[in-house]
Amino acid sequence: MGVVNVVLFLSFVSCISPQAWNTYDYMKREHSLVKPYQGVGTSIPYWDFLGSTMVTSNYVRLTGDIQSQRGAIWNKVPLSVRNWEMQIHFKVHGRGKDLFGDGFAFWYVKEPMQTGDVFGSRDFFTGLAIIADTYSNHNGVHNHGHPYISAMVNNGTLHYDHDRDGTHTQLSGCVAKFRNLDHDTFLSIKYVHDTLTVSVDIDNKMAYKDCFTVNGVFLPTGYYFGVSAATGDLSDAHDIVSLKLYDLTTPDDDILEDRANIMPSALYMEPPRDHVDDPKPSSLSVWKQLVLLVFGVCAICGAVFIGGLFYVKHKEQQRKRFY
Ligand SMILES: *[C@@H]1O[C@H](CO)[C@@H](O)[C@H](O)[C@H]1NC(C)=O
Ligand SMILES: [Ca+2]
Repeated sequence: MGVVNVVLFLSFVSCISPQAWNTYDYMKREHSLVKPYQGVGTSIPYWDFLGSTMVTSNYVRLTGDIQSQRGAIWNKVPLSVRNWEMQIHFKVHGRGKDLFGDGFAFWYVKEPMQTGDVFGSRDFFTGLAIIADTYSNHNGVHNHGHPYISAMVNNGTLHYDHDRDGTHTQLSGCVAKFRNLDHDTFLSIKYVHDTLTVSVDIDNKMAYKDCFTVNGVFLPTGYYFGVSAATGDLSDAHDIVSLKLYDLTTPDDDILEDRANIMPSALYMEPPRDHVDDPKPSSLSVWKQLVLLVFGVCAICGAVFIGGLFYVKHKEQQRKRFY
């Protein structure tokens, strides 16, 4: 190939490559879990299992519809991709009509393979959690329904509070009725240029619908993906059909600063919801008090006015009697 040809070839490549890189079909095999889950015995390349996790030919079952189970699946390869999207094909189902739980969580954390209390995985984690909470633990004043999907970023110091369904540490969230559906259900977690977008495809329309977007989320590279689930007194089967990780890095992103050693953090957190357990009567009656005050003033004015009328009439009659 002559010099001219090389130059032509390079310019051709540099012309088409941004286009090619921008398409969403660049799946990273080493961070994905797709059928057939070929492996020797119970092992799957690139993935580790914990607890109650069971592999079948059609899904990976993290927990069965059985009480007190914890299961997880963890990617063995640390992530080097700066901008990415994880698409999770999942299924949550069980016999419970009104009572079921507890839910599952997607992780991008520093400490993989640790069983714990947060949907089967460790509390005080370092990294990102996307939590799909099916059971409402919070019986007091409640601001949202369930199932509920929320995001939490942690640097190892924050505790996930089940009693408040994590609402005091969440970045954002949305209600998503993904349970016991006959069609396929998907969750997408997209992290591009420090913006986290979570969307769901649960209406059988083959389209993702925004759950929430949060700017100013800072995550390092080099952490691990995982999905875990737990049941307690209540149960559900939590199945993962596939995990597909797409590299959304464009050539321009190569000049961005190295992110290997930053501490996970987020600029914006939702204001903590009220800690009130029982509604206090006085806090609700500001309007009532105002209305009562207005009525009171009107009543007094009315009484004074009517009283005045009677007084005037009375005086008139007295005067008439004199003459
Ligand atoms: C960890 O996060 C907490 C709460 O968001 C913050 O107050 C603290 O400064 C952070 N620590 C580090 C080492 O980043
Ligand atoms: Ca809950």
